[in-house]
Amino acid sequence: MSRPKPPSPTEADRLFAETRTPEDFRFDAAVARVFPDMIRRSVPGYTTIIPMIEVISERYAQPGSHCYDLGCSLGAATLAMRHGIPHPDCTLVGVDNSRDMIERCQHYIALDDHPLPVQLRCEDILHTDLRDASITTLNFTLQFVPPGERDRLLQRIARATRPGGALILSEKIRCEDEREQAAQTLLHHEFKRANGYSDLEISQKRSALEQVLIPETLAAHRRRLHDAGFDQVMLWYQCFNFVSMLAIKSA
Ligand code: GEK
Repeated sequence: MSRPKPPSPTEADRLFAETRTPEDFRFDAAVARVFPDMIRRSVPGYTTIIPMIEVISERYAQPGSHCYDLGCSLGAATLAMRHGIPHPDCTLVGVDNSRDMIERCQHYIALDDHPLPVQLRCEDILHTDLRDASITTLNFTLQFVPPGERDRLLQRIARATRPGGALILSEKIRCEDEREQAAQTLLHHEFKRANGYSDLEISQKRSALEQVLIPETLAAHRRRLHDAGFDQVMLWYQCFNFVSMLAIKSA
């Protein structure tokens, strides 16, 4: 079987390169166009996490179950799941509420030749139907969900998950210790500088995301996952203040 063809950068992200009027970040057509370049250059570890989603999906997908990628954007994690899921009778569903993302995602799914069908839904993940799941991915999506809605969403995912099933949760986190928070933030900015972003781009993007991307501590995520009904929660990846967790529901 061939490897997944993840969305590849066709256009460089220069959205914050010129001085602009401050406004909140939105997943619109301009962002969708540059998204593969933007996420690789902005999220430390993203290019490692995506292929590991394939590995984890292979281990946790169960025959005849549903597999969800919530906040799928252009489908990088969806494609990794598609190639990892070893059961042809699984139903793989990608959900995103940005029409611009879903339209482009459709294109990338069509370019990939794996036979497992993919259903794409342009819907809010807070309202999308979730059932009989074995593996669900929230790859840097929960951080954009209003904090007051996060418990309910995680409870719905846990309830929909079969015994032995799992959730992959990747997030930007906030450190409990203020000095660590400052050090990790500096390292994240160094990462962005090393990837060609200017100080103006870094600071304008930061302001645009301030009210939209709300990070929480690792302890808050662990507590929520346990309270929602996942029995085992492990951190399997961290790069600076970006992490990925695996939450498992006991068999
Ligand atoms: C990847 N997982 O490449 N309902 C549906 N979609 C949402 C919602 C919501 N309530 N809130 C945000 N989104 C992807 C990357 S990006 C992360 C995920 C980032 C969607 C939003 O439209 C966007 O496409 C995605 O979640 C977040 O593996 O840009 O840092």
